[in-house]
Amino acid sequence: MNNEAKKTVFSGVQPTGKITLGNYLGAIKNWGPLQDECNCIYCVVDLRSITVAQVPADLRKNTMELLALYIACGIDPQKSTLFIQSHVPQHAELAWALDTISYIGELNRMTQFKEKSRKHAENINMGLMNYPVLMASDILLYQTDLVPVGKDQIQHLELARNLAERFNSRYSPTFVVPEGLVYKQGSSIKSLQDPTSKMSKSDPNDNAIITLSDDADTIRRKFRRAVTDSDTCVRFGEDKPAISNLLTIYSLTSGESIADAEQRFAGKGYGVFKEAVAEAVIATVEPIQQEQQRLLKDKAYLESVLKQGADTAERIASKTLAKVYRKIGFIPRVR
Ligand code: ATP
Ligand code: LTN
Repeated sequence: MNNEAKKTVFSGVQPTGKITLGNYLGAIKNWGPLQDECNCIYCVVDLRSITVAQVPADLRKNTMELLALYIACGIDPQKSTLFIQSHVPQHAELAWALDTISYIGELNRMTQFKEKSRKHAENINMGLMNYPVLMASDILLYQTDLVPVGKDQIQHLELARNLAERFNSRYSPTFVVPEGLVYKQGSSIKSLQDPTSKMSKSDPNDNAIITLSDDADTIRRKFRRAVTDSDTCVRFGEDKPAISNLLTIYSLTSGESIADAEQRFAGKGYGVFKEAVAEAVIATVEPIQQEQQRLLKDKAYLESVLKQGADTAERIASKTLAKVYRKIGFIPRVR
């Protein structure tokens, strides 16, 4: 397929700490397979991360680790554009323009804003509320067709679509209106301690989350301690949120279907099943960890990926921003 006919894909994760199995199964795992059919652009969204206070040294470390993780998860810098959000100033610039067509009412009813405001009551800053506009800019700058994300991002994506349509109708067609790509399985991995809430990297209870940097023994211990449902049957169902979550994790990491897994573990009890889930997860994350560690030692390579990624991203982003500024009525700078 020639490049023109390919769809554009954009997605990102914030470098706010250890990446969880939820981030991997709900988002990053799905990115690599899109590379051959689409023009893929994957971003480390550092501008977003500072809406919650970050320690500068940790932010630097998390950013490079996340970049290495993307590559270790199969994203090939030769095929996809990989870059850091703050390297491309057009993201913040377009966000300003889109701010002026965004309503306070639509931003302060965002679920993630409300949740984060509750969690960080001492720091309910403008960026936290404004953030979905920045996310819309990330997406719209690249004329994105598809955005592969977990379920929790659907509301933000809806805003990006609304802003694209609002701008297009106020001026003239400018932005592609993006579609979410939310996979049936894995788009909402739950906490191991509370299967009614999502696995979140900022969860203060370490036993609730599996991170992609956990070692084998930690993973085994966390699955052993994972909460279960009332009977002892390994079965998928709405009345079995804890076991359904474990079955989803097992299926996505082992490659076996849920129906086959139900049969395999019929009559075996939760203990045996949890051991098997742990081993499937370990077999998935260990090679990723090794590759990530290898990449982190090659700073020159990572920097070359970032340079090339930012150059490519900025070329596309500056074209869209120039178009937006022209339509708004700003005078182009004379060079
Ligand atoms: P935080 O806890 O700091 O808010 P997070 O764990 O929600 O972070 P993000 O960086 O906000 O992670 O999300 C990155 C991507 O991972 C998004 O596409 C999001 O939808 C997806 N994702 C996050 N948590 C899950 C989950 N539990 N299940 C499936 N996908 C998830
Ligand atoms: N909002 C997401 C991360 C994110 C993103 C994006 C995802 C920022 N920009 C653009 C898809 C497309 C989050 O906070 N989880």
